[in-house]
Amino acid sequence: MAPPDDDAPPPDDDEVAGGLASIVSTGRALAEKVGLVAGAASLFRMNQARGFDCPGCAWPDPEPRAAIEFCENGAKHFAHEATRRRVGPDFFAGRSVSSLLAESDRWLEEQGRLTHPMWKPEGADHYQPLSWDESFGRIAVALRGLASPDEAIFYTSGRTSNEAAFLYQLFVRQLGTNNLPDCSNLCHESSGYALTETLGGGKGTVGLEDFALADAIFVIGQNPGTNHPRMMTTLREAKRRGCRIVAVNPLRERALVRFAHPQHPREVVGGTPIADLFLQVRIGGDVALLQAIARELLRLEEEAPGRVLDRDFLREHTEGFDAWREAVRALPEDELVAESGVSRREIRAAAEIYARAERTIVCWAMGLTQHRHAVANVREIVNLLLLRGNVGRPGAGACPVRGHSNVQGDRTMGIWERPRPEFLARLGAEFGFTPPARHGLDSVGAIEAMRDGRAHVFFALGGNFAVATPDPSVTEAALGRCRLTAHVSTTLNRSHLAAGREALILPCLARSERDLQASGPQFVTVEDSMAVVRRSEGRRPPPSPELRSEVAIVAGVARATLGPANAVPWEALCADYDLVRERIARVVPGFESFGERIRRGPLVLPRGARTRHFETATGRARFSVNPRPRLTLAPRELLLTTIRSHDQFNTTVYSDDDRYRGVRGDRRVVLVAPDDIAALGLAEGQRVDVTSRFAGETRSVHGFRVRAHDLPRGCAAAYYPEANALVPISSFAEGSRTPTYKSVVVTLRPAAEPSA
Ligand SMILES: Nc1nc2c(c(=O)[nH]1)N[C@H]1C(S)=C(S)[C@@H](COP(=O)(O)OP(=O)(O)OC[C@H]3O[C@@H](n4cnc5c(=O)[nH]c(N)nc54)[C@H](O)[C@@H]3O)O[C@H]1N2
Ligand SMILES: Nc1nc2c(c(=O)[nH]1)N[C@H]1C(S)=C(S)[C@@H](COP(=O)(O)OP(=O)(O)OC[C@H]3O[C@@H](n4cnc5c(=O)[nH]c(N)nc54)[C@H](O)[C@@H]3O)O[C@H]1N2
Ligand SMILES: [Mo]
Repeated sequence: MAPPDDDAPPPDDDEVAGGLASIVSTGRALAEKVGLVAGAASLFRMNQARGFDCPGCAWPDPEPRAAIEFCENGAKHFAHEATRRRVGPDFFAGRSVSSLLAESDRWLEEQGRLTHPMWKPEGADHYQPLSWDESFGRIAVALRGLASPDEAIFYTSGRTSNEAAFLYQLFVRQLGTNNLPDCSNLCHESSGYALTETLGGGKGTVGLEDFALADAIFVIGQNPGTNHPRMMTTLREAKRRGCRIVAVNPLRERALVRFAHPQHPREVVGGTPIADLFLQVRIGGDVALLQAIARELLRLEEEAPGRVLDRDFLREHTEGFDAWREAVRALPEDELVAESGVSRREIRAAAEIYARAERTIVCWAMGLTQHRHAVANVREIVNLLLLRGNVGRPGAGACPVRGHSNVQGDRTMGIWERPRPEFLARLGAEFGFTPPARHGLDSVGAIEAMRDGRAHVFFALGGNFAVATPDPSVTEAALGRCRLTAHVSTTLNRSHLAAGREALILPCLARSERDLQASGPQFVTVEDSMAVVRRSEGRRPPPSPELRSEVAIVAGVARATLGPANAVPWEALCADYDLVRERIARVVPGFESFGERIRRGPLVLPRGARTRHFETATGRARFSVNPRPRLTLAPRELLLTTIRSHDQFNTTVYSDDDRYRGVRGDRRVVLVAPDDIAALGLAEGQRVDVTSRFAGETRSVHGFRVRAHDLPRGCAAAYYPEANALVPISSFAEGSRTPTYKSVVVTLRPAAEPSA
């Protein structure tokens, strides 16, 4: 596609992201799942002051709020939880676990909402209903039977509310372990790790208001048109007032090229061009690219001293600049250019945009965080921001765009396998106990521990661990070795079937549903990507009277396990979430007078870096020197990245189409550059077996269809989770231990047998 140009005639609707197709798609999602009228009424309460928070991504809501603040994909996530279909005792009576295992992930999710606690006794092949008290009792027996609390694992996915997360980590630490892996381990851990080292805090440094002031915005390794659609409104507004936008992505994601706002009728056809510059980096080439841009910036500074560097900021607030500059100067430019896959001209253009901008924001997501050198990717962004003082002032800063709607809040509440001692001290003081200090297992560590027989109980507060993690053959076997697995869930998924010897499914309320406790209707709170905490209150009647809230389920398990002698008033906390908020207010900094303040409006959490208070050992922000990753591919090998389609939420797939990438009716595809297809002697549409290589091991998926796509040479892409069988369990990022979902070395071979 040609570079966007304001004067060019409007492209076909098919080439523009958003627009009419998006309106049609929203309507269809609602019509199919909930019936248009009932569903639409609730949809208008999404992201409103007295409504519920969108269960999709963590992009913030504007204040004051727009009359309608949801996107096509938010509507789909809502429709999925508002479905009229039900999975109850009858469903399980007619289907064994082994027979359900033969169904696809999509089929499982489409069966609808879980309605009753279900139990699979040891030796049985069927789930059967069990009362809540007996369910809690089974978990208590399993946990009390362990030789050590470190033999239990407590996973969290990022939809869990602050209140549920706070009680959950309290329970787990009262039990005596920090085994609290979460989806963040699989997601933005690399960002948190790098930002903590360099800026002294794991969160981003911008607020939504900064986007209205930025002169340049870089969007690196992120596909907001699909995964953070409301961010497109922000980018579109920025663009319209003259902000320059640079996209860095091996795929020319359509919304980053041109976007039509579906809620602005006059723009529905044609749209606004988004990226001024599109750097089509090679997969894994970001460190080289960012270093090459840094070299260019140093050169611009030499030509005109004072043009690029913010010397006052460097002197007062940073350390390591001189060593960093020497290291960057010594880098071999030709190699950087070759490794990045981006031309010298475009690298210069990116440096020019950065140097001219008074204020720059850099946004990024999974394209950077799921590589072996993921932490280095983020550190290089920080280097770039620091040299021009683009941290801690309006309109500028670092913006890791979070995934799950409350993944950031769950961390703030203490869901972390490596808690800070200060946090543990405050938690212990508030509840009168000594929390365990020893670090717990992260997601990869948890799989290894179960696989090796070092952990025997797996409890999940949301998510789909068996499918979201690398190499399902290892993870499913690891879960299968457990004495007990228990999942708090809204819909059926494969993790319920990758069951331990004994297994439980505990069905819970979803975001949009009324949560009635002993003291009356409750609301919960969530934190977005920019550290703003908001209330979320569902109004819809729950799909079954049996459902409990996540708070109630956590409190129930805690009470049963810790016994009557335990001093925490679990029942009272569950009866009135304000009492939970009182505890949070005393334990978590920034939440003082939480209950009162959240009733008046959103709460903005303090972040030191925003005011240039860097909470590093020296109080200064740090430049870092990062070795260049060396990824050598043998002849005929490609580097494969795994991506989300426009029609899924993580492991929940809504359809087999990926509208913006032109893929229809098939997710078992591998996207390859046309020249590579020819060079490999393959043909478009041909079925291939894809084999990955890592540390002497190989893994394969079969019968994927080859599809030509605009990608750099040597690169390939396939969908998550279909391609997870190719991702090795022991290949993860240095430092953060996030699986390398975005760089898998593969070869393609014509399929052994034709596969339909
Ligand atoms: N509709 C919808 N919304 C979602 C989700 C969803 O599944 N569906 N998931 C939520 C979650 S948990 C998350 S974490 C976010 C994920 O949001 P994203 O991070 O946007 O999701 P991914 O599809 O993983 O895509 C990453 C992007 O990185 C690019 N990329 C791949 N490899 C590289 C690389 O080496 N370098 C660079 N520069 N780019 C690369 C891909 O082409 C793709 O455009 O979205 C959240 N929101
Ligand atoms: N190959 C590859 N793998 C990846 C990624 C990738 O880019 N590539 N991305 C990784 C990332 S960024 C992430 S965040 C993980 C996601 O990993 P997870 O968070 O573990 O997975 P999800 O698919 O989001 O979880 C879906 C399930 O959550 C349950 N659920 C939905 N809503 C609720 C709720 O309100 N409460 C409760 N208790 N349960 C609910 C439903 O039962 C549903 O089946 O996957 C990771 N895996
Ligand atoms: Mo994520």
